[in-house]
Amino acid sequence: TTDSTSASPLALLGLGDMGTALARAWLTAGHPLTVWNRTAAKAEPLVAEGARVAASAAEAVAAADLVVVCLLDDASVGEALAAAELTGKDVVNLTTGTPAQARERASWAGQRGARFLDGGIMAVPPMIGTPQAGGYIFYSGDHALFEQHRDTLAVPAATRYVGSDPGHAALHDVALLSAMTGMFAGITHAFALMRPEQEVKPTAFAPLLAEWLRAMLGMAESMAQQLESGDYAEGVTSNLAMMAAGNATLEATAEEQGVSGKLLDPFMASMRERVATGYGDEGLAGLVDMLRQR
Ligand code: FVH
Repeated sequence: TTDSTSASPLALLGLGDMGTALARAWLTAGHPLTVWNRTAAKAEPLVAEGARVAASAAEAVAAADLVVVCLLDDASVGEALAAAELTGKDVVNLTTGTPAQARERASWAGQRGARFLDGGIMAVPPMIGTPQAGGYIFYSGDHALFEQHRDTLAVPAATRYVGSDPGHAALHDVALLSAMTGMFAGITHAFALMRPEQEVKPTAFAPLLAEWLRAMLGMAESMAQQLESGDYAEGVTSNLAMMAAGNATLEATAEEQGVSGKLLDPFMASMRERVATGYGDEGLAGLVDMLRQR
């Protein structure tokens, strides 16, 4: 069965910034919602919006078959659910964690008689319940659970199911966040170079920066093709030897501008290392192999 014909009830544990945004999205869509938060005061504003407040996590879990958990970290999930009766429940964990934590949590839930789905939220709280904002949630784990509740799960943000391995949602989440972190390092370095006292305003520079980064994004797909074919020189127009040589100019400019290279140095050193071992004619794909330590 699916829950597509009615706004089915659910319980939500965790009313931090994200949990509160999730709660509001389900309440707005008319879902009967029982909430619990360790600090009870955070639930008060939601009562006026139609939420029922449980006095304990166990009481919230008892109130609905579908239980969504959005807490700080995996340890808090274990702590909150320790005394709850999970037999027959569908637990959806939207707490950020590692793939291994998600797999362990899935097996822990299974041993307690629950089905389990892990989620990785690719959105910030203001994007929740706002489809046009483009946020979504990766899900992995019990496929039947996902199918049964997919309409309810799609209320706060679009859903992307990425497989039965419960660790895969977290893996996708963390891979995207890692890429974002590297991009932010580059953006930070670029703004540091463009010193405002040299009459380049950050607001004048930002559109150029965003346009350039967008233009470079296609390399992710050519890199993926090289990784799949195993030919890391396939279609390469800017090879590693050329990039590594060009890095000297990037470093010299940072020095001239009085900017530390500490955000970019490790990446540039990796490129040099790969060139030094004879792979200068390849693109960046070879660095992927170099990074993998086992
Ligand atoms: N906010 C964001 O932008 C990001 C977007 C992507 C996904 N993350 C993850 O979502 C999880 C929750 O994030 P949050 O924004 O709601 O986080 P906080 O506002 O810090 O609220 C934390 C809640 O966790 C409760 N909590 C903490 N420790 C425990 C514990 N030991 N037992 C029970 N509950 C606990 C905390 O309760 P309280 O402090 O209010 O009593 C909050 O409800 C998170 O995994 C993000 O990485 C958000």
